[in-house]
Amino acid sequence: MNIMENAAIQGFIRLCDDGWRQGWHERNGGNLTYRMRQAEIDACRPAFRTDRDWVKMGVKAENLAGEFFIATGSGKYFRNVSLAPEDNICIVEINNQGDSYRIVWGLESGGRPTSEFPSHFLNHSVRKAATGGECRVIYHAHTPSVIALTYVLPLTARDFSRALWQSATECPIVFPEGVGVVEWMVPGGPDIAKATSECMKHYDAVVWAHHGLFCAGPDFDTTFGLMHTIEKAADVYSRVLSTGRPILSTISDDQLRAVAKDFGVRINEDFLD
Ligand code: 2HA
Ligand code: ZN
Repeated sequence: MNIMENAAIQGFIRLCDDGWRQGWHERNGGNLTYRMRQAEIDACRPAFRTDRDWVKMGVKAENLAGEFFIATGSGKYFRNVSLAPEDNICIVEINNQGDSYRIVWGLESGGRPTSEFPSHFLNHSVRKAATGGECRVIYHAHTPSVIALTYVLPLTARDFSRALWQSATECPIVFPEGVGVVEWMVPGGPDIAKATSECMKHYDAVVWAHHGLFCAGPDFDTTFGLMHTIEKAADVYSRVLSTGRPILSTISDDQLRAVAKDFGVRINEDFLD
């Protein structure tokens, strides 16, 4: 079996390409992880090697013990993933304590999983629990319009959720719970990982101030779609602001309620007046 033919690997590579083409992944910006299904692990196992060392993560999640993740590599470019997957992504196995990983496939020319692996890992833990095991994808991108809004909107979940919901009619249907916001923090470590995963208890998308966006979902389409929808709404809002003209009309709170009701989702009333 050629591991490249595996549907999970192919879906992972396709998302990397799609994100690159959106302009969200300058240089080594952004990262992606996918929690594999048992059948995918079994299909890929013949290509695994187990001679690489276990590495402590600085974070721990017992509900992820023994899981396998596909992950982008630290310092690797999304732009290169489809050209040479085996050098730019990897599969890691989590140990039985849920606090260390080892690379079992990929990063053939050396390297480690993404510098944001602690954030991905804790987000997976929280979203796996919050969704009864449905969530499999965590995706971080440097979405320019979302980043731009973090300079002009108050850094609260309420302000961001309302601004985004009002900027595209599909938004309350796509993310009815709203989005979380984490104030500026040094990326890459356990502190920002813990702050993000706290938000992920309530939301499947979390804004990182002056940095980007994290999205979670059950599959690549849904997760990429969430990232795309939020960034597009942020782009609309940025364009509105950049006209410098007063806002004469927007989607009202009752209209947000009406669209949520019609599409059978429960909008987060905490953010409505
Ligand atoms: O992978 O995006 O947040 C580079 C980053 C760090
Ligand atoms: Zn980043």
